[in-house]
Amino acid sequence: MHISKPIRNIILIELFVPVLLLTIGIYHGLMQVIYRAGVIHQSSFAKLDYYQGLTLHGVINAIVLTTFFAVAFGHATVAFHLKREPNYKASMLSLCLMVGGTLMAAWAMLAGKASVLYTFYAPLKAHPLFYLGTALLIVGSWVAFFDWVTIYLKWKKDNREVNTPLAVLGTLINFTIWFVCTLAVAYEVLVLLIPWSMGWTPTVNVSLTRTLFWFFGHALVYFWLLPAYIMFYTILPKVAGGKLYSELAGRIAFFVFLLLSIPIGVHHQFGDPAIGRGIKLTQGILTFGVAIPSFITAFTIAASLEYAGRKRGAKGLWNWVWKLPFFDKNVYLFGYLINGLILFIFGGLTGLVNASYSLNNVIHNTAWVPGHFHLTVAGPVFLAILGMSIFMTSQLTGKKIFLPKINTIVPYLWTVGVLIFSTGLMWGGLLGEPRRTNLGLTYLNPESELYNPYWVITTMLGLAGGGIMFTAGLLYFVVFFGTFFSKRTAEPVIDFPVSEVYHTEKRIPIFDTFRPWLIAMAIILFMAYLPAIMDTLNNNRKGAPPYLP
Ligand code: HAS
Ligand code: CU
Repeated sequence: MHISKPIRNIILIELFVPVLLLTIGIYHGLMQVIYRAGVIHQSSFAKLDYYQGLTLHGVINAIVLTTFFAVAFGHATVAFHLKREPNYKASMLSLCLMVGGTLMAAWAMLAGKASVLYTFYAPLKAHPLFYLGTALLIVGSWVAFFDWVTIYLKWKKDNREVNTPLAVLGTLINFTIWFVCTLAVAYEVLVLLIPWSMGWTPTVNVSLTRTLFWFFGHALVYFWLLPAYIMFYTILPKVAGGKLYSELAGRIAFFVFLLLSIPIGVHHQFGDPAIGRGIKLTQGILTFGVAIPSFITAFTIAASLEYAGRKRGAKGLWNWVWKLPFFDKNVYLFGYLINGLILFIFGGLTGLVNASYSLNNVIHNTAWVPGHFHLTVAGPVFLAILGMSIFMTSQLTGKKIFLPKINTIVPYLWTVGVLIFSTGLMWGGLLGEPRRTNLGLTYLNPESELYNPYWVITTMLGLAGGGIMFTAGLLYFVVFFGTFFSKRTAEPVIDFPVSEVYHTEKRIPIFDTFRPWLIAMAIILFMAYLPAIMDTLNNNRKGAPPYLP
């Protein structure tokens, strides 16, 4: 489909800016493994300290890149599937807010005034511009979403009896989750953290800021995941050479995410003394509920891939796996998406360990947790973003992929790296290795009680895996920027591969409407969060003054 030049440019900027910043993000990923393994002890080459680098790593990779990408992909998805372009003024406003906000936050972090990590709750305190910048980034993404809602409502008026395309349904659900969960973080930042950071209020209710943060912070991980899920359902079966086994399964999965993505944030706070155990258990159980749409996805996509393999001539029970186009450079998206799925098998399983109220005691705040989340956000999420950013850039600029063979191996190299890296972290975590700690410093003094010889091997594994990930990242940059700056050879378009469905299913209106789901979502949220918020208000005796690392 042809897409007008101004909108095309907006989408391209929304891909280019975060990928450019990602160079800093990935560099600090490498520095993390180097510090933790004790190869370098104090400051990195750019003279940024451990927590400053870790903050840049988390905020750029997990908040800036993902939000920009979700908006860029959302623009393209809505335009392509509904055949209506986003409104220019709204998209431009959204872009300016996001870029402006990102620059503010980036300044604060680079100046060393916001080393608060990507989970920016109190008592760690940042410069007010960091909070304001994050808020603007979020508001910018809302503007794009509001525009899609108006486009969708108009489209729906003309197409009452037609199912909303699955990709658009997924996008709208994802941004609804995002809108609701970011309300909490907006309140936290604007009402609690900025006045405290300006020195207008002497203390802040730490439990409340943590609870509001995780109201947002857990749903955030599904905001990262759902664009990848949209690709798994609507694109992967096509590029594999097959069909989507059940479209209805996808709809059900997305609606269950709408209900359960937010009311489970307390599973990050099982150890918080202010919150009662009843609500911890309730939200722990709901967390197992949110795994169901992922299990639905696992089986539906596996069935779709099996169909693809058999269509390619596979016989027997497992032979279909080997018939899939793993190294076909014409369908390189397959490599990016399948590797993400493989990593997510382990990411999902470790998530279920985390969610178990009692097992969580063993792994909380250990290296196990970053082990888990690099198998999720640095797995299916990051690989989908890498693959799709190259795909969209090549289409929207009308340019050929630069070094297509390298592009095909990037996801495999990345996956090998993540598997080694996460194994090291999770193994270390089970041996008590803490997360977010400059462990290398303890290696300077083996006599100290902080030194633990068991963590030498696990941090070395982290270093090996992290080095491979860094190399894959560099190769991705070569392909991305090489494609971006090469010569135009074709008309710019946006044409996603679209999976046909295997079963022709009857349209079920309840799975193509929002109102009842939104009402149910509100009720569950209210029931799950009212007790948690009340606890933080009732058990806050003193409040905390700011703390700087
Ligand atoms: Fe998590 C901590 C529980 C999913 C990200 N998680 C984190 C943190 C991050 C994160 C960033 O309950 C750290 C936050 C911090 O800094 O403190 N997580 C879960 C559970 C799930 C889960 C139950 N997490 C994710 C996803 C993330 C993510 C997705 C990012 C995108 N997580 C937790 C808990 C904690 C936590 C606790 C707190 C720990 C603590 O104490 O601090 C579930 O949603 C997972 C369900 C997934 C599955 C897997 C389905 C498998 C699929 C693949 C199929 C493969 C195929 C391929 C078809 C059940 C879909 C076939 C292959 C062929 C070759 C044919
Ligand atoms: Cu979570």
